[in-house]
Amino acid sequence: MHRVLITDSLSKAGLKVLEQTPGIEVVIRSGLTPQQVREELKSVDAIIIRSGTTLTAELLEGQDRLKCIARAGVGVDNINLEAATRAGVLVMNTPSGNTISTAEHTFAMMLALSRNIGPAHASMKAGKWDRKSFQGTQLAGKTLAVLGLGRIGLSVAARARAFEMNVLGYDPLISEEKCKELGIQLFRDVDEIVTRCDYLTVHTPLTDETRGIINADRLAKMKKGVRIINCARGGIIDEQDLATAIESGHVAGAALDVFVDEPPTDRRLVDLPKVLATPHLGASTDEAQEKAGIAVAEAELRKLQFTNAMANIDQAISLNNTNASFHNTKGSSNPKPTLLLLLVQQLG
Ligand code: 9EZ
Repeated sequence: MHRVLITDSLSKAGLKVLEQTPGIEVVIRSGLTPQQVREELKSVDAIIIRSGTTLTAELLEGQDRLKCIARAGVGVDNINLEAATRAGVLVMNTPSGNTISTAEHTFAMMLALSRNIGPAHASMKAGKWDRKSFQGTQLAGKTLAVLGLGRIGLSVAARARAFEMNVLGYDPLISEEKCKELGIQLFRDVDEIVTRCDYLTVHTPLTDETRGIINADRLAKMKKGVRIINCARGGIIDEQDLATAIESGHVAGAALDVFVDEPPTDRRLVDLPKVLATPHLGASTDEAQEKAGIAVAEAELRKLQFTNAMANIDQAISLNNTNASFHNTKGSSNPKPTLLLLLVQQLG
């Protein structure tokens, strides 16, 4: 029996996938302290988490039974990957399930920022009828720069094209041809793309390379009146530098769904009237949560199958009893790489 621990909420559909699989025992525990997570981990083969559980080196150390960690959703920032690797634990995430939800939230934020929906709504709810204070700007005809052209960045770019925006893009990995196909003008220099846009949206992971990629230096190069959106990861845009650029009037406004600290302890940005803020809602849709749950349950099952198969291979090799149909035809003395390859092909 494989025991699978779930410490954050998983969609009903995802739970069903796990519960309907023979040989899987689901252990649901929420609100655990790190010590309790460490204890629970000792008696499970796999754990499924979202962003609410942090798996530190301390928690992962000496977990002999644990084989897999699955993160429902994109970021693996809350998992110590080096410690997991040291402990021989596979880590998997489900990067595609929230693409459209995050792209749509980015668009909701871009539109709301442009039309002052936040302040106008607050004004009406306060009993006023103020039609003078909230004049906005159109998106059509404006230039949007998309920094990071992965699934979400490309999805935002496609929507921007439908809104008749000129779309510029930067990504170290994307091809010229792909951009051409999608109507994105590709730039190979961050310092150049930032000078050309009326709107900038970031869709990169948070890495040493992207932390503060939008800083005081680059903000100063941007057109006066630029609007900035971050629905990706807190810290891609330097928070203090952004606040300064908004206060000076150089940046017309920012829409932020993500923060360096969540919830933000430093309220400087959130408190600015020109900042529209939401509490990391990019993937908070019925559809994205359901997809993340199913995807992670399926990923977990594939990994457990994989681990099982690897154990069988190890056993077959140690017993010198390898299945002949799996034998390495190139005559290697170690059949494991070939078997692994077959296995990986089977697992897709
Ligand atoms: C970096 C990136 C995108 C980027 C995209 C991916 C690891 N990585 N880094 C700088 N997948 C835009 C600017």
